[in-house]
Amino acid sequence: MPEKGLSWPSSQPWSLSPRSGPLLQWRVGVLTALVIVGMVVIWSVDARTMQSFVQATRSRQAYLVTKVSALTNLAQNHENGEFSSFHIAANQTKNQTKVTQFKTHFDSHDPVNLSRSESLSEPNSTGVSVKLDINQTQPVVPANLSWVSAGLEPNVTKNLLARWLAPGGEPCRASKTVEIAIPDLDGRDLIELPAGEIYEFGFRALSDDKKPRCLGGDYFETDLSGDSWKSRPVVKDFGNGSYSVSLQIHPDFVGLYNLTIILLFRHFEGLKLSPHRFVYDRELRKIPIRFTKGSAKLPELHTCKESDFGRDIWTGRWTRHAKNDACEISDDGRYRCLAPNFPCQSPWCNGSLGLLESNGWVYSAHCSFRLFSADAAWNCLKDRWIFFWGDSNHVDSIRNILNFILDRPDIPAVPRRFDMNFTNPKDPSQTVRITNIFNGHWNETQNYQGLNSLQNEGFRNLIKKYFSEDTVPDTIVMNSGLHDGVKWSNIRSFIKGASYAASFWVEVMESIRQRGLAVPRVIYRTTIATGGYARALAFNPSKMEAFNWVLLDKLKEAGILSGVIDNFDMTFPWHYDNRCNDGVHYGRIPAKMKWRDGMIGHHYFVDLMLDHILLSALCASYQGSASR
Ligand SMILES: *[C@@H]1O[C@H](CO)[C@@H](O)[C@H](O)[C@H]1NC(C)=O
Ligand SMILES: *[C@@H]1O[C@H](CO)[C@@H](O)[C@H](O)[C@H]1NC(C)=O
Ligand SMILES: *[C@@H]1O[C@H](CO)[C@@H](O)[C@H](O)[C@H]1NC(C)=O
Ligand SMILES: *[C@@H]1O[C@H](CO)[C@@H](O)[C@H](O)[C@H]1NC(C)=O
Ligand SMILES: *[C@@H]1O[C@H](CO)[C@@H](O)[C@H](O)[C@H]1NC(C)=O
Ligand SMILES: *[C@@H]1O[C@H](CO)[C@@H](O)[C@H](O)[C@H]1NC(C)=O
Ligand SMILES: *[C@@H]1O[C@H](CO)[C@@H](O)[C@H](O)[C@H]1NC(C)=O
Ligand SMILES: *[C@@H]1O[C@H](CO)[C@@H](O)[C@H](O)[C@H]1NC(C)=O
Ligand SMILES: *[C@@H]1O[C@H](CO)[C@@H](O)[C@H](O)[C@H]1NC(C)=O
Ligand SMILES: *[C@@H]1O[C@H](CO)[C@@H](O)[C@H](O)[C@H]1NC(C)=O
Ligand SMILES: CC(=O)N[C@H]1CO[C@H](CO)[C@@H](O)[C@@H]1O
Repeated sequence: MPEKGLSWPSSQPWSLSPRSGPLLQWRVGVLTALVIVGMVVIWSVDARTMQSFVQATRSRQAYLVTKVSALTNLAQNHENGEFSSFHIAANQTKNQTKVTQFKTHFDSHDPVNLSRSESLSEPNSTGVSVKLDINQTQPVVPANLSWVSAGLEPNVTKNLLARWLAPGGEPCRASKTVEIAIPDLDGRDLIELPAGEIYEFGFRALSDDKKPRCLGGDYFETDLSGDSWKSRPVVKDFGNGSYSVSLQIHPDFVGLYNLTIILLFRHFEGLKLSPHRFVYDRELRKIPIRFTKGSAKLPELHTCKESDFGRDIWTGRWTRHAKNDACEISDDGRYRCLAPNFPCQSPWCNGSLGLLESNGWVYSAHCSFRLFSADAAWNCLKDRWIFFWGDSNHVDSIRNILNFILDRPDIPAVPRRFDMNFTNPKDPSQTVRITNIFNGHWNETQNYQGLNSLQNEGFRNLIKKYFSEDTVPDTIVMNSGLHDGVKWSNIRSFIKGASYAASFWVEVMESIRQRGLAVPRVIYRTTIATGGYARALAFNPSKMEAFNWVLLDKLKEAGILSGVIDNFDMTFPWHYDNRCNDGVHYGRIPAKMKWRDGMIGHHYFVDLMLDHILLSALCASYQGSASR
């Protein structure tokens, strides 16, 4: 276990290095389940123009099909009906033959039937029918768009294991991916897409002899970034060498973007115990895309309610609503770039954006978050007991909640293990009890056991003690992953560890229920996407995402989960380097010092966003003592 030697910023007992695990994007097709987007590209050539039809299929529960057509010449500005055109490159002197061949090859078992596709008209279950009109003179029924989404695949653990175990053999299975081909994007100068729609582009993994691969498992990091937007486009892995990436930009954020695709690991190699020996980490594409104004509308985000935390995989984005170019780090390590009361722009957040100290950035998902004032946070937390169980990122989050949100800058650190009551300095009648139990190891000064720490009886008893009194915590916030990345030799052994952890918590809950007490709400907060140098290590994003899926699957199966906060999705846009993380933490204490990469970084705003999301989850329709 070479990574064990990795020195995490070691520490006083509490500033210990926690690791958080990001939900790696497994492209393994696990995301396939709830990702609802379809795309068909049809090439046809008529006398004058070549048209390409991208059919973006979106849905709420139904599939609405809209057609977007790409005309050969950008000059032709056909704004017809409700949809503006999808201009693929200015002038397609593209070699048609090649593209068509590729498409055919792409679906080798099911060749594209152009004539059939052209008459595509999808029935819908919502009563809206959108007709594909090829010649663009027919009005297209305006349809309400939906946000791109994803979800935990049913049987994710089983399917993951099966894909991981899939035998090689034939060359197309045994070969290694070195390149990709994205027929609809490759070789174009400028791609213009009307904002709002979801565009799903298929791509194919190629081996070094340029042959398509026929086995999945490659781990692609995807990024769609512009001046005021950062997101991680959803990647689907079809398990046969075909993948797709889905792009969507809200119409308020038109402009120039880069779609970046990095191949980090090939064929599940990120899951290995010593993945750094296998890391590939090549940027395969950086594709400029201009998102243009369209007439399509996306449903407005609302402030997150309790039910919104039922979503297990998030597909959010960071948006920027202000920028102070002159902003510099202060001597105390803070980035006070905007006035503290600088307001959120609705609907992207609710409260004071200035409080985040992010120089204008804020994260939103399928709903948007409240940024809490101290009063609001205290009013929600008073008289409550929150139990944290997780790695050192929890230690950071708790300290940041106290320092930045609860008006307790006097608390410089909290330990890996503690049980304390904290009082509102402005209102001594308000207190909150917070318990934190580090789960990186059963011994609080050690590391790299993760969920295996539950094998220690003393550790199990320590946890049970907090749930055996007359009052028990009202909410448990859990995470795990970083230490597990180093502990478990393979995905199969982690699955066992995760199953055991789920059964342990079921037992704890059962004992509470038997005593007639309200069972705590359990919120699973997924592990971070590790950053910069850590992307190659034992807790790399690919492994952490898989581990997040497995543990979520086990906790859901056990029936004890009340909500999920997808911190993996939230941290992903910031994980490519060490500007906002030290590799394994996004919430270190503010400090004006050089960061891992030799430059002064921003140590804490990503975690501070998480902290407001935690409060959103803790406070969403919390009904007092008996929340369940
Ligand atoms: C497309 O490109 C060709 C070759 O570059 C050029 O001759 C033609 O005028 C262009 N068409 C348009 C509409 O720009
Ligand atoms: C298409 O590609 C073929 C082979 O690469 C080439 O011979 C042909 O001239 C190209 N056609 C156009 C219009 O560029
Ligand atoms: C790969 O799988 C997807 C989904 O099952 C399918 O649509 C596609 O045709 C397959 N591609 C190949 C080359 O088999
Ligand atoms: C393509 O679709 C058309 C119309 O559905 C059908 O008549 C034709 O046989 C199909 N061709 C192939 C090759 O499947
Ligand atoms: C789109 O949404 C608006 C507002 O929610 C609604 O009034 C309208 O009926 C919707 N249209 C369709 C086609 O669903
Ligand atoms: C999940 O696995 C179970 C048991 O193997 C099976 O019955 C069920 O159909 C699977 N569900 C899905 C959606 O694949
Ligand atoms: C896209 O990437 C290029 C090269 O890294 C960079 O110069 C450019 O600013 C990026 N564009 C956007 C919109 O971020
Ligand atoms: C912001 O949050 C407050 C407190 O929950 C709520 O009263 C208000 O309606 C929200 N504002 C918006 C625009 O959602
Ligand atoms: C915190 O307060 C609760 C009751 O409010 C009390 O039972 C508990 O012992 C206190 N814990 C500590 C560490 O003081
Ligand atoms: C925890 O580990 C330290 C060494 O890292 C050791 O000194 C200490 O005795 C251990 N504590 C327990 C309770 O095992
Ligand atoms: C085009 C189309 O099929 N539209 C259908 C959408 O769904 C409604 C209700 O199911 C049907 O009445 C429409 O015909």
